[in-house]
Amino acid sequence: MAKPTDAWFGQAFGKAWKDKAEEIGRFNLAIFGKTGVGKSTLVNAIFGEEIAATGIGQPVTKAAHLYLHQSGTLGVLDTRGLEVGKDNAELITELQDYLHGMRRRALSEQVHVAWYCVRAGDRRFEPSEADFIRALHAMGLPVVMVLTQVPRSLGSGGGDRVHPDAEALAAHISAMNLPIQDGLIHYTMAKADEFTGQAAYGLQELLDATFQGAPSGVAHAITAAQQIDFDRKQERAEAAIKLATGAAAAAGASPIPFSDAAILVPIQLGMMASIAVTYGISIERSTAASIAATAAATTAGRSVVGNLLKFVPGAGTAVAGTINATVASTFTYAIGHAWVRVCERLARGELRAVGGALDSDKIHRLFMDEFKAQAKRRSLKK
Ligand SMILES: Nc1nc2c(ncn2[C@@H]2O[C@H](COP(=O)(O)OP(=O)(O)O)[C@@H](O)[C@H]2O)c(=O)[nH]1
Ligand SMILES: [Mg+2]
Repeated sequence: MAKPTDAWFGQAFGKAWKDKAEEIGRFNLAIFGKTGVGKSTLVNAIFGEEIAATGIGQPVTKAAHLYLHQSGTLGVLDTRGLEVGKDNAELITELQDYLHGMRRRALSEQVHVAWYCVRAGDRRFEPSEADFIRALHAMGLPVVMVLTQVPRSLGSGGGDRVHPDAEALAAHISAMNLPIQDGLIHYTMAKADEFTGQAAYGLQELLDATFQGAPSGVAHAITAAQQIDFDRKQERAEAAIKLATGAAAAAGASPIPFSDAAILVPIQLGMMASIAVTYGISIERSTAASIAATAAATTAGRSVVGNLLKFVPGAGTAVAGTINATVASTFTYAIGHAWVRVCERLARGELRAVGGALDSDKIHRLFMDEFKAQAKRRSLKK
């Protein structure tokens, strides 16, 4: 049976995770283009494989040609059984119905951006596809235009160059002056092809355009959902750490009796949960990892704090006394940065033992090493 302390920490973390996930909300991407152009491959390349693993999603309209796949901070709206260009009228009516129904709902329920994908190798873009893009724009959807599977010459000296046929296709589309995001057509290769030696490219640019098209209220959700831009994740994590560090300093403004140090725990749990959601770590994995990192499974809630606090310079002497603002904020800052290290490596699929389960010992060591280093570094700066 789990120790009561174990259950307490896990439940508190889980609740904080749910609260943060709800606060961060969901980014909903609609994705259009002919069958087989590489839409799913592109979504997987940027947002990870999890969304594909969720199957075909839920039909969201009565006519059932629109499907929404939901996975945490990401929703992907996809079409089934209707072909863009051929079935424009039906598709547009169905979309209008759906968007209309969502209009009064929360931001997280809206569709925020559409990608329109054309495969470079098809060498054509039909007038009916242009009509469809204009209709999307008329419905208020920002449209990001993507050329998929664009081959590049493997730049000998002169740098990489996209296939001239793809450039010709892009020029042809450009000349139509379509209402597309920034007037740009994005060249992409979602997946490397070993046979032809093609590398993946263009994903960061497509992600940047997606951020630009989306309302600022879903930027955090996009940051959490995507799995290629770790700088953006880190920036959000730093903001969460700054907020928590400030709150901890405020709590310590009138020094906290050492025995009450656990009053910092909700601040720190909230920070850790926010960082976990930002890195796209599921509630199950991040709860398990947070218990492993802080060794909360083997010690009582209060001694978690005590165990860590003894590594904060200046706090060692306070055992019989109080925690001041500096110690409280240094403590929180170090937890935040140590946890970022853990989350980043989890997001990259590391820290697993043989068989795929989390490597608790490795997580604990990584967390503690970083925690001690950060606590020392920050107190030297003061
Ligand atoms: N090598 C490579 N294969 C791709 C790429 N994009 C799509 N494919 C392949 O093309 C096929 C169709 O892709 P898919 O994403 O299912 O197309 P969708 O019908 O538009 O969702 C699959 O076999 C993919 O593996 C790419 O960028 N590189
Ligand atoms: Mg697909």
